[in-house]
Amino acid sequence: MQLVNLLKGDKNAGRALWFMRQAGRYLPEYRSVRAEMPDFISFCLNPEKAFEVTLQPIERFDLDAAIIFSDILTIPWLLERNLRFEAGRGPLLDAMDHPLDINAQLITSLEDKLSPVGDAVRLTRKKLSTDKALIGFAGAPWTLVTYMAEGGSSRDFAKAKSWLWSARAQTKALFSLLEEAVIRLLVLQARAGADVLMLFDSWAGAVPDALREDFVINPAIRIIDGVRDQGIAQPIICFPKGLGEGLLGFADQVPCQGLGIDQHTNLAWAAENLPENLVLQGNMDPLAVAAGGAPMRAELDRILAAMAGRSHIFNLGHGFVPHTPVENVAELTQLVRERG
Ligand code: 1CP
Repeated sequence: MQLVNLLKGDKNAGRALWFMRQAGRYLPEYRSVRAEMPDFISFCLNPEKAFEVTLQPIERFDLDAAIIFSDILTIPWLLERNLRFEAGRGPLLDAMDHPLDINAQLITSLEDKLSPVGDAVRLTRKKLSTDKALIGFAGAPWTLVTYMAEGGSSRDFAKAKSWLWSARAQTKALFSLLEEAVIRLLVLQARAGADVLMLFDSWAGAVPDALREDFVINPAIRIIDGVRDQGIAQPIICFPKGLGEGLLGFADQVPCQGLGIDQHTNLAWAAENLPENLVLQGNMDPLAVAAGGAPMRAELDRILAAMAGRSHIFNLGHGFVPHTPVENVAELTQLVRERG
């Protein structure tokens, strides 16, 4: 299993390849399954359907890893934040009035209510070829808080950020609760057969530098420690998106095996400055794949040059956009394979 070997430090494992949001709306076969489902959350919690779409990009592109079809917002759903998806609007939730506006008891039913995620992992692991890794994942507390505070996606994260300054003690209590939920969700997926775990902190870059330790770095450390305390040994990839030079402090302190690099970070700088034993993942601009042709090939040249001589998981800097032509993904996959 190439991705696992790479993350365990095998320098001869070669480059691994998978894509964030590889199962998603750019694939016609995904859209046709999605169209049958009443709503997005029942789709995520339907093990047979989740399994089916998880395998779609593997069947089409023969990638090295599948990522279980689910969503980071299953935790706010468990916390009864009234999660729903309206066409063209992204996720909507009931906005929280304050950081403790939540029923902490609901976490106790995580293994029961989110058991379909474990079932999907088991089904997928059984069908996926043994040389391919299955990735389980969760969202990091800060990214979850942005959606829960604001009631959906946000441009400036104004409310969540205001809590970091003005309601710090309560916000830390909310973080502890979410850390526990994230640990339990990751452990559930690892025990069901996930080979690698990934922690998405998509909006980490919005946390002010002075607060990064408290709200990005320390939560990631506690989550990894918590997962390890449960006897889980699978490699962990962190993706604290948007940290820029803050990646140095993150990599220095967080005991992860892989680190996702977004497309706004200079990959040659990352390769030169981040610890040698950390496997870097990334960082093609998803819009360059949507553009295709010469711009996509130039992006590929840039990435391969930056990563020469270093362990690398080829990936995007963020997920595919829905209008990405499938033939561009096929071409990119072939080029990455040809060029090692
Ligand atoms: O209608 C649809 O089909 C909805 C599109 C969609 C998909 C395909 C959503 C809604 N979630 C997913 C699946 C998903 N989400 C996966 C598994 C599939 C794969 O990667 O192949 C994963 C890993 C996620 C993780 C996720 N969800 C993140 C972290 C990664 C990232 O993109 O930053 C985040 C922030 C979410 C929230 C979310 N769920 C869905 C959307 C459109 C969003 C983002 C909204 C926003 O930009 O604020």
